[in-house]
Amino acid sequence: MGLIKTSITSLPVIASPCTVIWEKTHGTQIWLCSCLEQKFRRCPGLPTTSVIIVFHNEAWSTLLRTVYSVLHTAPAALLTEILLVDDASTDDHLKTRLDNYVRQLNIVRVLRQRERKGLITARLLGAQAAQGEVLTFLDSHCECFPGWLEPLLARVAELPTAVVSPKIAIIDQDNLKFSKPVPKPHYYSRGNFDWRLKFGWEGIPDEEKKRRKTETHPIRTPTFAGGLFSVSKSYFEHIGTYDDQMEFWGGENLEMSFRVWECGGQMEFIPCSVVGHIFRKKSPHTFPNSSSMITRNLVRLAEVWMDDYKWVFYRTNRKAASIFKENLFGDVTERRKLRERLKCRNFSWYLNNIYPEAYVPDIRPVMQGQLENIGWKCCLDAEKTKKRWEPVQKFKCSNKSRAQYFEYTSQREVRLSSGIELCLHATPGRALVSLKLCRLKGKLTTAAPEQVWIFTQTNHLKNPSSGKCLTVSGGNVIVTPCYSTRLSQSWVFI
Ligand code: UD2
Ligand code: MN
Repeated sequence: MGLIKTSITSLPVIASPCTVIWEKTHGTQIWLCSCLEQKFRRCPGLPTTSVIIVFHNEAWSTLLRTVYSVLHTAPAALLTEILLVDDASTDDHLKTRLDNYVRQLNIVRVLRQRERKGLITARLLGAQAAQGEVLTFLDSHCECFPGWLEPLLARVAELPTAVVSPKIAIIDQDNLKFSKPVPKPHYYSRGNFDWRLKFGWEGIPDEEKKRRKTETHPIRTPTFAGGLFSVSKSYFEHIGTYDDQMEFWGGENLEMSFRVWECGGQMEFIPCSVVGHIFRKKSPHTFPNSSSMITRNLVRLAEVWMDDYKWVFYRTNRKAASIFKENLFGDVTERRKLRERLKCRNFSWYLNNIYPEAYVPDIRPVMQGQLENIGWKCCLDAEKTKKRWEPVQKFKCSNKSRAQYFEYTSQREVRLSSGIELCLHATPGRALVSLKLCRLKGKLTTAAPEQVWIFTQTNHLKNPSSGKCLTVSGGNVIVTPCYSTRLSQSWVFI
């Protein structure tokens, strides 16, 4: 696996990885100074890199801003080339005009994917053509901050099995301003996922804070955002590049995160490397088969990397369940062979070791479905208004409504789907029952007493901390003293 053998032990500085224009707020200051003190050796130097930028109908100004910011910040000795990979754009400015323009920039080349197939195969096209030792991927609407590149390359040189991402700063989508990285650099600094297989950000847990000795130390992350990262070209190939049957957009970041961890690599954020990115509230892209495309990608990754935990995902996403059932996710044989060839660990290992903070639902809940009140013939229902979850009301049973899908867990909680992590909650001293964030999260926590419900032999749901039972009364769902014969206190999963 011809990995790069550069070691970074001593002196001459190539560039300072940070500049001092950020505010001297307390936390930021320590982080900034530690970054500035980092040194990278010149001879033998850091590995070279090809920067690969895929785009589909990107605006001229944002695309060129990305290109120029790389040219202005990457030391010439390290930058082999910039490869712009066009995913079959239709905008005129991205055709001959772009070809002619980049010619004068010498090390910038345009490659074109003839058919619109999405960012995954476009990145693969770039990776195949790349001449650098390290591949560095960027979205087409970024601005690299001075000193962003060296810490990424240094880490790949030091640990060739690491897939490393910069800290992502926000470029405002309305005025295109590069905002300062948040003053407290450790908030929202690593990636996670929920059981709908949605990527998200979270703070660094204490365990990881303890493991990292300095501010400049890489941050291990269960998942990454997927757009901006560096990886050794030979390791990228060794670890199975991407799933090239995934289409257009989405899912490839979680696929890569699970795969790299399970197969012996590391996913990390490098705190001294900063790249700005325009986060858009709404995707500007149109996709030929938009409704099921992302879900299909997610089913592919669940089928290959998640073992029996795929059932948890299928429970949260009906479309995924039907894509699975009707076998519409394509052939995953090659990806499963890859997993075998690399002797990868299983998803349970990943959850225990890489993301022990995650809430891990039962692979099969004790009971699930709609929770019907026998006396009133109505179902428990959750309603979201203006970002708040209203106390659960009784409603006509409808198996189409996600708001009526509950799970009774082995920890005796009543959870609203396993994606959002809301639990039926009996607030002390209050009759009305509500839905609150479940307290049980990860291995280190236990269920809150207000969220524990014993399903009794008489079909009552009894909250032991209040000693009361879940009851429908006057259109509301409340807790009242338990009476074994009262039908308004009897519940059944249907
Ligand atoms: C994030 C990632 C993005 C990708 C995506 C999931 C960051 C900052 N961004 O969403 O890189 O991993 O999650 O798939 O981590 N593009 C194409 N063809 C398409 C659609 C997009 O070439 O059909 C290009 C697009 O021009 C852009 C890149 O792919 O350069 C990523 O797309 P995006 O910016 O819409 O994704 P983003 O940032 O919302
Ligand atoms: Mn983007």
